[in-house]
Amino acid sequence: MLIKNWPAVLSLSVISVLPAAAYASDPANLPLPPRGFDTRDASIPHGKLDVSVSYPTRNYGMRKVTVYMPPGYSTSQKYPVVYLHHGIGGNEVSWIGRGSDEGNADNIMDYLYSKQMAKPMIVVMPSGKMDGADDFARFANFGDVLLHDLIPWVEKTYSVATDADSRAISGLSMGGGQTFNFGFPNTDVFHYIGPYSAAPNTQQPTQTIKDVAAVKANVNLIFIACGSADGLIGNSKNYHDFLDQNNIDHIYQIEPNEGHTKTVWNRSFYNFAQRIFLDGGATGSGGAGGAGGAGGAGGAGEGAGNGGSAGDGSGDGGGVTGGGAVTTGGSATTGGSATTGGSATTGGQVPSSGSGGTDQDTPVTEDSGCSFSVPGSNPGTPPWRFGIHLAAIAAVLFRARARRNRG
Ligand code: FER
Repeated sequence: MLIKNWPAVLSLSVISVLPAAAYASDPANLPLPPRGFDTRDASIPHGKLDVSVSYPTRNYGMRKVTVYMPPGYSTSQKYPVVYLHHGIGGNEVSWIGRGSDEGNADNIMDYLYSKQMAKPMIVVMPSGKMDGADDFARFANFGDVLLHDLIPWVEKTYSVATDADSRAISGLSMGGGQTFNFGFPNTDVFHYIGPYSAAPNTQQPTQTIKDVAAVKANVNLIFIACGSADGLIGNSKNYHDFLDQNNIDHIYQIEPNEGHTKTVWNRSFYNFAQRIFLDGGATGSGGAGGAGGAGGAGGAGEGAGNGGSAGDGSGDGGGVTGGGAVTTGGSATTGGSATTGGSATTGGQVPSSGSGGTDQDTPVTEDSGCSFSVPGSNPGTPPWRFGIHLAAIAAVLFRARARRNRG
């Protein structure tokens, strides 16, 4: 796992443990999401859906798209946007569990917000398969529509931020291929790239990544996921290898024993959505993150320097825009966050309970060391990060005093 933003990471840790092999990017081995993360929960707030609305295109008439707005969506805020693409048999409702039912992005976002684990964002789920005879061409032709019809329409129609730090591209299977194919050649448009179970429409990395330096400079997070038993895994692995060879930071998440399934896609969206828009961008008020929770047993034994878990900023006033679980995941990569009195032992992901470690009802596999990439090439430090620095320092001082008192 690469760490792009060393100064920020080092400043988060009191005692830093540098990774032994900075560029070895092993599979991230993220823990399983908590139970119920993708099902509709009547007891939590729900986002608003515009289902199958139409937008105009220059060459294809009116096209369909579904748009999810977060609970409390307000035009007084500008939201970042993730463009989320379906698979070969899908359309604009597949990601909301209808039609070919390929995922439950709406439920997952509701869940993440209920745990203060994601930035408020808009999820745009287009029908991304154009007319024509050949499936490859049908999916490829959507690229031009996305860039020149859909994005401008979204930015006119919804209250959204229009900088690349506020745009993510993601998708499953054929939509995973689209994510590679449209994302990498357009790193001035999308600063977060998340393909899942990418299909054979995926172009070679040498075709999509002509400028390694631009990818490194522009892209805050690359999140590649696939089931280990998916016959299409070669498309993902190919990029993983290329990115490693070129020292490009990314998360490579393999879902053990999973094939080409909705399970993978829901988990992947859960993992991706909580890691995007954490850096820079006009994403509205930063909000005061809660005090960083206890750090985990950071990076133990992971040669690549994978971090342990992080306590999340669940202290008071965290709010949805505050230090979400994943933002502080960055501190976990230092391994040094254990010095802040971490109680986590599993290195799992931390929901907003702030106790560090894994959620009680989270089924976590034995070796679920949580590996985070620290997103962000932007120099600015979001205000909530200072709260985390202060909390880490306070914890160390407190412990030193406790030791003195004991001794
Ligand atoms: C193929 C295998 C899988 C292929 C497409 C897919 C066009 C796409 C699967 C999906 O989107 O779920 O050979 O060729």
